[in-house]
Order: sequence, then C-alpha cells, then structure tokens
Amino acid sequence: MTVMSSTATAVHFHDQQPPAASLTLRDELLQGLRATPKRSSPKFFYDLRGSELFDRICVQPEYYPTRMEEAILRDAADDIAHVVGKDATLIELGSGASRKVRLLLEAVRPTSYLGIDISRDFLLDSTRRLAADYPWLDVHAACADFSQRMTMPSGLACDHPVAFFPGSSIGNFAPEEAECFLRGLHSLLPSGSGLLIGVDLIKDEAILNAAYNDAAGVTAAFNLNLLERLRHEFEGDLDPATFSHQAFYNEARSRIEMHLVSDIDQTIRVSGEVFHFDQGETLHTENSYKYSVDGFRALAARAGFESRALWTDPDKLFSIHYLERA
Ligand code: AVJ
Repeated sequence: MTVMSSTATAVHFHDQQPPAASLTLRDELLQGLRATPKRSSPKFFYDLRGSELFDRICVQPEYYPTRMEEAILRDAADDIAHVVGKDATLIELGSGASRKVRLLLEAVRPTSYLGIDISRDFLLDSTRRLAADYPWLDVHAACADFSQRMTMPSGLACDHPVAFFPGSSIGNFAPEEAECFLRGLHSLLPSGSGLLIGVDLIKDEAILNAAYNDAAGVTAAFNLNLLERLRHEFEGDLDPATFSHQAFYNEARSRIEMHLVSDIDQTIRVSGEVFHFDQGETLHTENSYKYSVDGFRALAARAGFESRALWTDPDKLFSIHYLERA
C-alpha cells in the first residue's frame, strides 16, 4: 500500500503489525501484571501521547542522551558517511520522529530509507515529512514490533543494508536479550551489512538519576501515561492519581529502573481481570541499561558484529558504534 501525503510525496507503507490492543499485546500486558514483581514492557509507553511525551523528554535539560547523540552525529556525519560507504539502505529501528537520521542523510546520501516503528500514526506522519523534505530519497515505513521476528518488506532495494538504531534503545533489553536481538539482526542482514548504534555509557550516578527525574516532570508524565493507556485501550479501571513515578540507578546491574508505585493498598481491574497492589508495591515499567565501550563491543562480538568505528562526546556521556556484520 502506498499512502500519499498532502504534499503528494509517496511513502511506501508496510503494515506488519496487528491492530492496536490486539490479543497478543493484551496477553503480554496481562501476563506482566500477573507476574511477581509486576512488570510491563517499555513498548507499552508508545501510544501517540506516549510518543509525544518521549519527544518532550528528549529536550529536557537533564536528559543528556538525545542532545549528546545528536551532537556526535552532527560532528561525525562525514566520518560516518565514509565508513558506511555509498548506496546504502538505511533501516531505522524505532524511527519515532525520524529526526536523528536527518543529521546523516546529506552526508551519507543513502538510496533508500526504511523507518520501522510500533506507533503507526506517529510513523506515518514522520516518514511523510521525511519524504517531503528529501525528494531524492526512496522512503519506506513499516509498522512492526522490531523486538519480535521481522522480515524485510518487499519492494525495497537492499544492496548495502545499514541498520540505524539510535537513542540507546538497545538499553531497554537486558544484556542477554540485547545479544539475542543482535543475533536476530545478524540472521536478517547479509555479511558486510552495517549497524550504526547509539549506546548510553556508564557514568556518575547523579547524572543518571537526574536524567530520569527531570524537574519539569515530563518523564513522570511519560511513565504515568501508561496508566491512561490501560484505561483507554485495555479497559483499565483504576485511578492514575493513586500511583507515583519512580526512577533510580541500580548500580549492581548498570541500569536505570522505572516503576509506577501504588501510593495506597488497592485493587485495580484491567481487561476484566483483578490485580491487587499493596501500598508501595510497584509495576516495573522500564529498564535502561548502560554500558562501557568495551562491555558493549564484547556483547556485539558475541552476536557476530565486529567493531569498525566509535564516536563519543568529550565527557564520555554517550557512544555511537559502527559495527559490521561478520
Ligand atoms: C528510548 C529507551 C533510550 O532509556 O533513556 C527516557 C527511554 N525512558 N526516559 C531511555 C526513556 C525514560 C529511553 N530509551
């Protein structure tokens, strides 16, 4: 299916996802709520409102990852173009607003771009704008859950695929899951393909804690929006005002943990099922793992990706790796 935007620029759209609130998503959600401790996959954050709130997180002064990664991409664009090479197909995993890739397009000049995201409306909107702004670029959009098994959409020229996975989204996976995810990419991509990946670095705890507890409360709103989504999309019967945002660095596991804490002892209902929260009990909503440069290289190597280049900012807050599929 090809969807025309108002500026009549074509985006080739590939719907690879069952409709929102499908049985599998609902089952996954309920499974997490039944577990001890209660948990929810971070992908549930990203409804339209959640994606908008995430975009606002990215411009909060305490949230350094986006600013640092963009600065690195801007500074290193020509170097990146050099290692990526000519006639690439850039495949962005979790493309969101497709803003970061803009920093690379003029330098890298790929033949085509494929944005993959779970938030359908957000994806369509941002890839349409990209197609309008870069008329020379063949733009594709696939609505899919890239944490599940994926297939390459048909009609996309793919002589030199380069996956682009910015934002340290890899940090949402536990290290063993990250390795498994990279193995999946390894089997999807031919030998010689590239992987340009942003990875947040281990650093002073105070900087990490501040980044996930911004003074304007945007990260809190993002976390709490999950409860609104439960209400509207999954027949949730609960009062979001009875939960609080919690985020802290777990040093032993090199990860930020986000939780929704129940302020009271209560029973809620989701999709007709009853869940009890003790006062202070949490729903664990996200992990964001941090790596050292060598730690991430070792993980990638175990999945069959060899380190080709690395860029960081002067304070070593954030890193961008270029890896080649062996
Ligand atoms: C998109 C997973 C990289 O872990 O920093 C930001 C998500 N959560 N603030 C991160 C997030 C709270 C973000 N990632």
